[in-house]
Amino acid sequence: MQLHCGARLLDLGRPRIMAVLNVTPDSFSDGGQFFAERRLELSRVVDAAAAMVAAGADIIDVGGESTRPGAEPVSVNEESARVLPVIEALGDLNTTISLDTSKPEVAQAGIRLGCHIVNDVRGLQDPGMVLVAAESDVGVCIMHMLGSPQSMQASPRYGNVVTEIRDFFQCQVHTCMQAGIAPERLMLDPGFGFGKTLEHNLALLRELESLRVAGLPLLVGLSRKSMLGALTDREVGERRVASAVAAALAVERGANVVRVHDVDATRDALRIVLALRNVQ
Ligand code: HH2
Repeated sequence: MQLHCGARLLDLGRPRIMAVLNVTPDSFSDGGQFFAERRLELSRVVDAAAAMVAAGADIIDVGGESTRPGAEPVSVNEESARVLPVIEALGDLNTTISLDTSKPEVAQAGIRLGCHIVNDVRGLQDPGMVLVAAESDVGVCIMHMLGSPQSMQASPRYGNVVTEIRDFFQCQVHTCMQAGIAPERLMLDPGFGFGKTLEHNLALLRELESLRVAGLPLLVGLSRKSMLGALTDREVGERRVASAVAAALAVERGANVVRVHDVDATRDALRIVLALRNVQ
């Protein structure tokens, strides 16, 4: 299995680590770390990305808008000012760069500056995003979210969470293919915590493999999320072990890419999974 992402080809014969690099003042677990007196310090962002690659990250996922429950939306200009200099600066790292955005304008500018993947937490529901993706050759992550970050955790309800998300993937994959986006460029993500209760999240993880539409790669992001807090009774900063265990379990259940904050712990966890599979 491979993901075609612009100039790069990501071999998914082994699970890959997507490292979270949030350049936001307000992300739920790592917000504000690169800001001094409200200014983004680009050299610190680049150093952090280089450290993630050295620790075993295969993809760096740059985000400029928090999507935590209740987060305030940011404008195109504000998000662009946060992420575009970072995308440009990471070009020298020689790694796969992903841009976590739902805004077509931001995605388009990021693609021009060399990002390889567009990671859309709204799953290309904006037709503008489909157009931007179709006009490019980057990889695309289609994530499922119920509602919007402002309201998604109010009282999420599904008839059957697994079949509803599978239906969503089927519909979005069809839309992409109609628009001329090759399936080799697509990844699917159930969107843990995005309009889901703990029970929904557990059902999705249990039945992860049944969410695989058209044989596409699956991305899972559980790192530090409140689901892990609920299960372990730990605060955000104390969820490193739970996050590494969750990543390993997701890979055991079929995840091809795990989106994480703690790269080194995840790499250790995945090494054990790979050893059991007889992969070095
Ligand atoms: N989760 C977050 C953001 N983007 N993208 C994908 N594909 N899958 C996810 O599960 C996912 C995502 C939320 O986590 P984080 O970026 O750490 O927080 P915030 O949204 O507050 O910046």
